[in-house]
Amino acid sequence: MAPPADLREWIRLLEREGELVRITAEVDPDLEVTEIVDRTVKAGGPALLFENPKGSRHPLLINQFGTERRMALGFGVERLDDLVERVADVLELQPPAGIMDKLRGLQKLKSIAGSGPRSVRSGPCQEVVLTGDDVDLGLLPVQRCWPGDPAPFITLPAVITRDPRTGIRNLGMYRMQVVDRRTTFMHWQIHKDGRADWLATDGRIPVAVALGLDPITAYSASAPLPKHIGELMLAGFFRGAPVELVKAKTVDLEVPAHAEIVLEGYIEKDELGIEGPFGDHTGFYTPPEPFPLFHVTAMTMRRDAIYPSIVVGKPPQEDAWLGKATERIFLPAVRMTVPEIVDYDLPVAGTFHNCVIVSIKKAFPGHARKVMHAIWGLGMLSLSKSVVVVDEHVNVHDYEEVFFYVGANVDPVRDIVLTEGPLDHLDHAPTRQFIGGKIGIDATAKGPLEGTREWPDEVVMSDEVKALVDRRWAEYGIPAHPAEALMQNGAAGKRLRQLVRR
Ligand SMILES: Cc1cc2nc3c(=O)[nH]c(=O)nc-3n(C[C@H](O)[C@H](O)[C@H](O)COP(=O)(O)O)c2cc1C
Ligand SMILES: [Mn+2]
Repeated sequence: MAPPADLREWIRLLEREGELVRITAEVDPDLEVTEIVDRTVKAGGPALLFENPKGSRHPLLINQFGTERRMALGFGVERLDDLVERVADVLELQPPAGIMDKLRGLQKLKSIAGSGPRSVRSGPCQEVVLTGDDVDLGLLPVQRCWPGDPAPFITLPAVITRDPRTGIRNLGMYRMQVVDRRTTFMHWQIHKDGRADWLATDGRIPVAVALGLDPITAYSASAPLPKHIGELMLAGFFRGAPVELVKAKTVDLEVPAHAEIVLEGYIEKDELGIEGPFGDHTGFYTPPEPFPLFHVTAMTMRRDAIYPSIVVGKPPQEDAWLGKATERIFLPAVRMTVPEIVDYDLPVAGTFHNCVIVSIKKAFPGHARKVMHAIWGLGMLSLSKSVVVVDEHVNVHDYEEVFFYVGANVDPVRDIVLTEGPLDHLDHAPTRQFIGGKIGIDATAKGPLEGTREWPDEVVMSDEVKALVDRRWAEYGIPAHPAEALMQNGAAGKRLRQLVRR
């Protein structure tokens, strides 16, 4: 199943799959949409297309990524776990052994070689072109998300810049507070590539913002790639087709030809204003802080352009699944540098930077500490505030199981690592912004070389007896398999479902 090529194909796919509801009632993008979406996301409900947002002619699409199924559907895969293999396949490419192996290898190389973006002469994103005084952000149904937000914020943009030194293109998802008809803020945080591009200019930097993309390209703007690796290449790889680009009308940049809406403009090196507060994905309002202003010189659109939006706030929200896609997609890259890592999980409730649970093939004393420090040195994972390390047999996605080992295997005096390092821009807990404490919890089984008494065996039934009971189950006359009965209810059921699936 090929992933959708643009937003309209994506909407048609969602509709065919029963994953989208059209809302014809007039709904206010000022707070009302948020409350509807919050309830829908938390109920695992469908994507919503508000066809009559108050004050705008443009429909508003939201909750397109709000479940694992939709996120997988957007990538054209069955489950997000399938993305791990897709990436591992090319990252771990080995010299081929036989002729068949060679052919498969060539196929894989082709899938990377053909993944860069392609320039085209024209695109639907420029069916309507507004420049100068005609530019009016007020035409769009931009949401004010939370009561404490001072203004509407564009929340699902792909912000395009080029590094002025190398020319390398960057896509980043940075929220944009609307200031007036032709101006917004640009909230690129301190660790982000778009900000680095801006800091490298000595005058003004051209910026383009694409809104309303196919799901993979939209996702790619949120992917934490190393600065020299283009997000559009990642998008092309997963799409199985290059992202097509057209020349922007008023700035020297190329923009996705099939976007619904494009904002073109520039940001001055030293023009800052006070952005925020904003009800953020941390579940708290981030306080006002200086950020640069984005001046819009052109607004180009498809006819009847659809405006995409997302609400962040107290988890779980729609962005949980963008984060989970990143967690899966980047696992092979994490394993390239730290091969003893079996799996990891960034709990949604930890808003991604607060906690990483990681399972390892432990091979030597102090190994868990080595892995903690590796994580604190790895890309955006370096911002993780806490790292929990468990042994390879522990299911990192099963938080009850992880809790069991944290409780059972940890001597707090011996197994806790306290250190300091960089923290997420939005973390309000540390005394100073950007830097503070970190905690590592070694919940692996310890050995005498780590200064412990003899470590006891875990309590498990023997395989023979399990097989025997499986064989004889019908004889016992117990109506249903107890696991199936329990699976009907609550937390215990959830845990059992996970155990049964494994
Ligand atoms: C819905 C959503 C909103 C985001 N908003 C911001 C933001 O306002 N500022 C920011 O710096 N990062 C934000 N991020 C995270 C960045 O998009 C992410 O770190 C990405 O890797 C940035 O691209 P870059 O690595 O090329 O800078 C957001 C992510 C998502 C999923
Ligand atoms: Mn980047």
